[in-house]
Amino acid sequence: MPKINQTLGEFIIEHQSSFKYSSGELSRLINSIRLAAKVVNYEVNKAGLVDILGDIGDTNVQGEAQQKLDVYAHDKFVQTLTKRNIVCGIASEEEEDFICINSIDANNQNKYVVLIDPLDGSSNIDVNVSVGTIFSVYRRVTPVGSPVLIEDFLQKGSEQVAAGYVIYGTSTMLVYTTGAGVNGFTLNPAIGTFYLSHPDMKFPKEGSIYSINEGNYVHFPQGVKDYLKYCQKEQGNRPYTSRYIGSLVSDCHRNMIKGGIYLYPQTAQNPNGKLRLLYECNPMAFITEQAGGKASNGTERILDISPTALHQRVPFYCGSKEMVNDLESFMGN
Ligand code: P6P
Repeated sequence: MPKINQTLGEFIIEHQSSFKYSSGELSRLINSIRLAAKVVNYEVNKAGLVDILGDIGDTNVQGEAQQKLDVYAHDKFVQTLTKRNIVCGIASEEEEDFICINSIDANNQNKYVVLIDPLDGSSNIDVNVSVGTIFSVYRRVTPVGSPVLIEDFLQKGSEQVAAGYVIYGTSTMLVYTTGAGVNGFTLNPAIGTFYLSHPDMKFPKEGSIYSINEGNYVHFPQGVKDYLKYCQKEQGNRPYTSRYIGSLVSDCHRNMIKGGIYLYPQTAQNPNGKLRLLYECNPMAFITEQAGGKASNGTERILDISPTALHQRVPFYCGSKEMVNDLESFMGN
């Protein structure tokens, strides 16, 4: 039985044996994510007070203006994972290529690679709206001790050994899974400790919230347009409520607690969808399925997609199982 107010550290130790590869390495990895999250949280929470806002006049591989906090968050997670000698490779939204850790330390025998969106929703930073960090963890597939290769990162989402997010909102939470359910921990900033506040998180089967940027409506596939009209029809528990924060972590976190569906279809500007498969969709899909929800690209399970590129984008529909099933039926499945 989960112990409310158990600390994240105690929880990791208690559940380490339940993790099939429990060598302690993954526990150390989650602990390093915890540390980096606290450091980033401190900066995010004071962003309005120091000159850390605004662009640094640079763009990331997505061609998006890099906010200073994006770069800061990337640096902190990479430094923490590297310094604590826990992983053999890192891929980040903020870097075109993956980072090979064991080229720094030839004796690196670490088995895990991490893929990360250091600060998702960063366009919200300047307007004081919640943002998040998303991470995905795999065991490497190439020989331990050799330099990591792209195939260590281009694995199906179903191969993830852990995934999670940090949401920097009205409170800061770390939510993650290692394949045995989803648990949420809330940071007590006064003492810098995460406490188990949301044990065994589950999507309500049905929901009544849909989250989509309807500004792109004219470019949506017909099935999505038809589904939106279904959501807005006066019948049964409809019309649903439309809620869109513009921050994937925030919209998905709310939908997991209240029930709902998040949709990011292909649009004219993003013909393959906007969200990145490896470090946004796969981790959020792993968490969603572990919480009893569903995640697809409209026709295929997200976790079954074979990746072809580090920054590959896919259409993304994620949330309460019945709502995603309804969406897929409108898409002709
Ligand atoms: P739009 C943030 O840039 C992000 O990747 C997600 O966090 C968010 O849901 C989406 O893009 C917002 O995109 O086109 O609606 O502004």
